[in-house]
Amino acid sequence: MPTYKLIYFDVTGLGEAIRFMLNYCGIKFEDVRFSFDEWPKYKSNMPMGQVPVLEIDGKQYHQSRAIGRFLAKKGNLYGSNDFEAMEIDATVDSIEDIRQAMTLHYWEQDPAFKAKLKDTLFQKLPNYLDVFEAQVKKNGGYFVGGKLSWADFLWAAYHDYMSFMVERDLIKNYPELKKLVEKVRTLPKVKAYIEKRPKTQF
Ligand SMILES: N[C@@H](CCC(=O)N[C@@H](CS)C(=O)NCC(=O)O)C(=O)O
Repeated sequence: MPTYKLIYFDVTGLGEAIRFMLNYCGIKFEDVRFSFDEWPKYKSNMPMGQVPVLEIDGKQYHQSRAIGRFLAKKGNLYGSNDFEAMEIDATVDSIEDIRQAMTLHYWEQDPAFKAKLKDTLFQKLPNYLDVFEAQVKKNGGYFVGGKLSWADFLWAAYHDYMSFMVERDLIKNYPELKKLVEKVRTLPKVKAYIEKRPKTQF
């Protein structure tokens, strides 16, 4: 049995969909978490000086989407054919686009630039949410192919983190997206993980 270790901050962020999928796949892993203050002592040992990093039998793998895709294949969460896989990738990339706009705005220190980033973010956001809502409605309550995929996991795992960054419930007026979050979060192994996971800032 390979040994798995996930290395990430003690927050949900880019690590949480990976944690969801590891639990869903029934893969035992060491959930290594550290505070922002502790980060400097880890950084130089990470492949690109960033996390999340998944170690498998001591070898380090990085980039959250590469790790997500690897686990999606293991958990049958990557569609039934190459076309569905491409749609899943596209959805994941769109979710990432909007997540990155939120992150840029959230961490920006310069007030004038922060205000600009905020304008851009809140101009883009409704369109993304409208498109996602329609996509889930059209696909029977899932992002792609009428069944669970990595994109659904990413969306559900990001929900609290994104809502924290925009300081409101992101999907208050988006019933399909809301149901999808619940659907993933109540999968038995994901639910069990959520109940015992550490309480974090976001
Ligand atoms: N494209 C990378 C981005 C990774 C990334 O931005 N990680 C952040 C945390 S969410 C990080 O390690 N920040 C600390 C640093 O860059 O020093 C991925 O998807 O894994």
